[in-house]
Amino acid sequence: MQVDVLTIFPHFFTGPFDHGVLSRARKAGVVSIETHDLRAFTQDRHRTVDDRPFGGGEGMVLKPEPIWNCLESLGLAPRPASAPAKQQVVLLSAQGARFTQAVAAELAVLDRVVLLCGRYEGIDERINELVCDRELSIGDYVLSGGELAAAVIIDAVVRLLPGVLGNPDSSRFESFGAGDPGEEYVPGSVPPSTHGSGGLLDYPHYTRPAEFRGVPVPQVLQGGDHVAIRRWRRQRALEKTFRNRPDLLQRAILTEADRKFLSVLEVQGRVENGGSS
Ligand code: 6GU
Repeated sequence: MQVDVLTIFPHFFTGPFDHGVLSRARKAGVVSIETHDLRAFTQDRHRTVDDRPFGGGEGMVLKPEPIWNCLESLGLAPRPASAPAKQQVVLLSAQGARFTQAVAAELAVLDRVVLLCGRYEGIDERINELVCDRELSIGDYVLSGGELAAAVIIDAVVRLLPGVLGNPDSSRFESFGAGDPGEEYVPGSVPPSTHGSGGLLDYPHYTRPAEFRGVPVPQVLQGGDHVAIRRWRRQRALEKTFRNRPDLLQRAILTEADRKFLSVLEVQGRVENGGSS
């Protein structure tokens, strides 16, 4: 996969791409990440990338010309008549559609992803209209620019590329992973897979030492009862999701045993709140 990042802060990315999984993927040639300095595509003496907004108001807007010139140098402007390669130009802004694991999976099958980092109050909307395929936001908060969002998206996409993670299961079974589609619902049974998160948050993990600062690793994980371990992990995943992201429970694949466990948590919650509501 080829990733191009258009930014007025190219040095921002010396760091995020040089560690761990991303660094290894680059060295292995699975992904090539190139940053492009928008200032290099200005024409004036002062290398101006921004200007005041038509209609007045706060802040500055990224000018269309440097962005267009940069995209033109990459063969992406004007928009290719018949897009031959599997590629997308993505505008990063707080006004974008929400970036999720599902969107990461969509981007991971492309040959080329071009990320356009907005700054100031935004970019001239005509760039969005003329060349961008989609507009993405990484969450409901305001960042000073798209650079951090680009780093987040690249990390989430690259780790899905074939050969990047040693064990393909380690991405499939994490929080927000696809879970195990073959997992069959058997009424009243313990879920057969250790991990199959099916839209739940991941369960908590422990490693040595068996006791740390007086806090022991849960006894069940130190034994060899794999059915008990599966059940414990499933219940902790349900508990974490219930406490931190109850919205995810609406779409999660739940067994009868899961629902029963959740109703116990609900009752406990009501008791803890002093029996009200
Ligand atoms: Cl992609 N850009 C900006 N400026 N703010 C954001 C964002 C992006 N995603 C969430 N907040």
